[in-house]
Amino acid sequence: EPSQSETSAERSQKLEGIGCKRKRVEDIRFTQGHGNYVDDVKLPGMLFGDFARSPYAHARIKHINKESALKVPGVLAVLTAEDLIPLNLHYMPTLAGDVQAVLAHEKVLFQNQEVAFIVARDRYAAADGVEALEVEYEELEPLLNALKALDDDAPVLRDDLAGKTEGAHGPREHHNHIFTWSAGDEAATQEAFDKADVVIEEYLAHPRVHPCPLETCGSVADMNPITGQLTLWGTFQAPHVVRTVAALITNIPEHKIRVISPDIGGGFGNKVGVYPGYVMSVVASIVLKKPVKWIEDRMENLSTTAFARDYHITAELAATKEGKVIGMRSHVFADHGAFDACADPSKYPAGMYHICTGSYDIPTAFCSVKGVYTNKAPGGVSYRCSFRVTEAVYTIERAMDLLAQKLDMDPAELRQKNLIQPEQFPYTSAFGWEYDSGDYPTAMAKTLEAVDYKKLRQQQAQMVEDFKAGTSREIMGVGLSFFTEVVGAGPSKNCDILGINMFDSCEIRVHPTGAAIARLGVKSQGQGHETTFAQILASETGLPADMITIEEGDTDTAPYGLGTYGSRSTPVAGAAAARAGRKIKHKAQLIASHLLEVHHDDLEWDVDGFAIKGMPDKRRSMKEIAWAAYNNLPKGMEPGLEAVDYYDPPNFTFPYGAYLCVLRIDVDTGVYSVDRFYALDDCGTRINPMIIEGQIHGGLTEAFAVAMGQLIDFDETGNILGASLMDFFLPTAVETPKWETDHTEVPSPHHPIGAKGVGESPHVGGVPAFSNAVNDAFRAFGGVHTHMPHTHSNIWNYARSLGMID
Ligand code: PCD
Repeated sequence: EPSQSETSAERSQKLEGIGCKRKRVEDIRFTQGHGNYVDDVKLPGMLFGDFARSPYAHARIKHINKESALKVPGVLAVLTAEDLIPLNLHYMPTLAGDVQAVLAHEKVLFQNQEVAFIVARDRYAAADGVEALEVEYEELEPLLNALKALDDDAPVLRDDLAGKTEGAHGPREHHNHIFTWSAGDEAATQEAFDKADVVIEEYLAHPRVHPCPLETCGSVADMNPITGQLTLWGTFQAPHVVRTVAALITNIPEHKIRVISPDIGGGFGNKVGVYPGYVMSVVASIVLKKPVKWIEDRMENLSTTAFARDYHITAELAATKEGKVIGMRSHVFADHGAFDACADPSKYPAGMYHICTGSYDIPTAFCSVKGVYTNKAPGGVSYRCSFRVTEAVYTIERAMDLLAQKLDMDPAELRQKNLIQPEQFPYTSAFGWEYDSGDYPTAMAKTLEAVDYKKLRQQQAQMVEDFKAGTSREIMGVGLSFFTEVVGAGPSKNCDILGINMFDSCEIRVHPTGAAIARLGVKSQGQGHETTFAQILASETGLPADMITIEEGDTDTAPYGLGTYGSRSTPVAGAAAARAGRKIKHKAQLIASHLLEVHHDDLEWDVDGFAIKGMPDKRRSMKEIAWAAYNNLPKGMEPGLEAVDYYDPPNFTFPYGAYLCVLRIDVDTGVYSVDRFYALDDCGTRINPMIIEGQIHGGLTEAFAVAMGQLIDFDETGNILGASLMDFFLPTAVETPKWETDHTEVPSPHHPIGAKGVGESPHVGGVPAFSNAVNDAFRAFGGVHTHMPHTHSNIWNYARSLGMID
């Protein structure tokens, strides 16, 4: 009888359950160099594959001479589209209902596109083979400007779609058109604009960027020719989906495919999709009857796998002269690159862009998005946001600042006037989303108070005066953003991927000694699931978190799930974990009633066991109950203690937050310094406050990167600029500002433990806070909008364009 004398509070603390700042258990191996990543997988006889890639953005392949590569010592095979055609594998389906070339056939459509796969005994020989391969190209005119993609004389990119007038999302109106998608009430919105006192309209570019995880993408395929079993290790955020897709395209039965995502060094959306490298490692393993590894280098990662954003946005707001917003409208040109490989739920080709009325009570709204092809890499992933939410929040948060400027009103005051009020929850937006819970005015008030907003504005005004008087060359910007995220894809009524509903799962098995293993359908890429899911289960089952192993990423053992992205793990798999824990508890109660010889209704739950109501000493701990589950059960009950739960949430969760950025700009150099960044987040019930803080720090750092420096750009012939870390901005500790975090805690009413997602929030809210700060600094000098990334040189050029520098 171990814990009889301890108080409930003492026992509760020992569980390290929900709310505990539990140290990350995975860090024991990560910090000692004992993580196990795809590149650590080394199998006997393993071969290496590497791609020969196109130097051109748009060209016809006239001839490929395999012989020169095959002569390189160690090279065993050179695979081209010709080899894939008989297998019907030269194209693969994308998550967005398009097809993507696995290896280019006849034409290449973006620089660094995969042209041939060279398999060799080691990486070096494969790389030499790539060098030696002779490919003859005929250059074609490239299309790089999405806004010109639908011109009559725009070059035809996708020969394979010739004559195809229907796409996956409706009719196609042009050879480079993918879809037009809209939401909201167009006529009612027009009416609002007609009767408005004030309207604003601005073109806001959200440039092409890349998630750039520290670990690049890769896979190891091992096709056993004797058993017909395929094992595939890979950097997969959604291993089960990969297994299903692999089964569908290869015709290998799904039970003969085992997909394993080992440790992953960051995902950020980059590892959601299926890439040619994964497919080719499988094909090569089948052909050569040996395991084959493929690992990207940094330049391949930045230039070919999964870009993000590239939205050309027009934002419009209609308001009364008092500053009440009465309508919002947005049109988008979406640059999808050469293939539509966006990773969104099937019904939403523009993801959740229609969350773009943001945190405000806007009665009417309309948005439309046109997706087009260009000669750039495919992708369109949700880089740290739930499917285009960063774009949506950028739209509304820049628009609110522009409206404040037009009304000559303070941006905080304008926001306060329009925030959704606590009593309006559950709140249905003009686009039909049902926001689950929130107290926005409190979050806003807390933020303004924490930073002494009034004083900041006085300071800013003083700096404007000094600048105008010629006594200073420094200006200051205060950037606010109030964001609402929509995470937890998702309710099956809204979301599926390739026809599979977006539920998630948890299976828990309690061993006789009260230790347990739980497996989930999601897959951590660094978020700390091994720590936090054990905390949920600890609170629910009364078993200490330390006694619960969390395992993810092996399709042979984990229950089916849709993977980790869009901050869905907590809202969906976290809910499944809580419910699986409750099922364990339910059986435990029946066992306890047998052990204590009372009716189960006479028992009450007390932290880590059941006690007879009113007799706290007459109790059985979960540990004791677990033991009994294997040797002393009520008559007729099946032995063992395990449960599984598949959870289809009734709704998304809507985390939110108020962010404020203060920065100073030296006008003559464009050099800025971030004086302060305050971030208040509300993610409902907080499972692990320390992990949440880490998530916020990481997400803000990525927001800083995107707003202030990241860019995947192209020159006029389609050469990618920004394909290495010499050019692509990945902030280090040197550049990264200091973050101040804060929170409120309004639980989600429909989530079993009230938790919402949080991982993406800081990115979503952070980008507009930075951009608003830069733009705000120029407001008093006639500035209206300057585009991201706000690099020193872009800021300097903007100051010059406003006549602030002679
Ligand atoms: N949490 C807590 N509480 C609450 C919530 C949450 O605690 N309330 C925690 C959890 O548990 C975990 C985290 O936090 O751990 C997170 O969560 P979430 O929000 O749910 O999310 P998830 O799903 O898990 O994840 C995802 C995310 C994303 S999406 C991203 S990008 C990013 C983030 O996550 N990524 C990453 N974060 C991170 N981190 C790291 N480290 N790494 C990575 O990679 Mo996407 O869509 O994919 O783009």
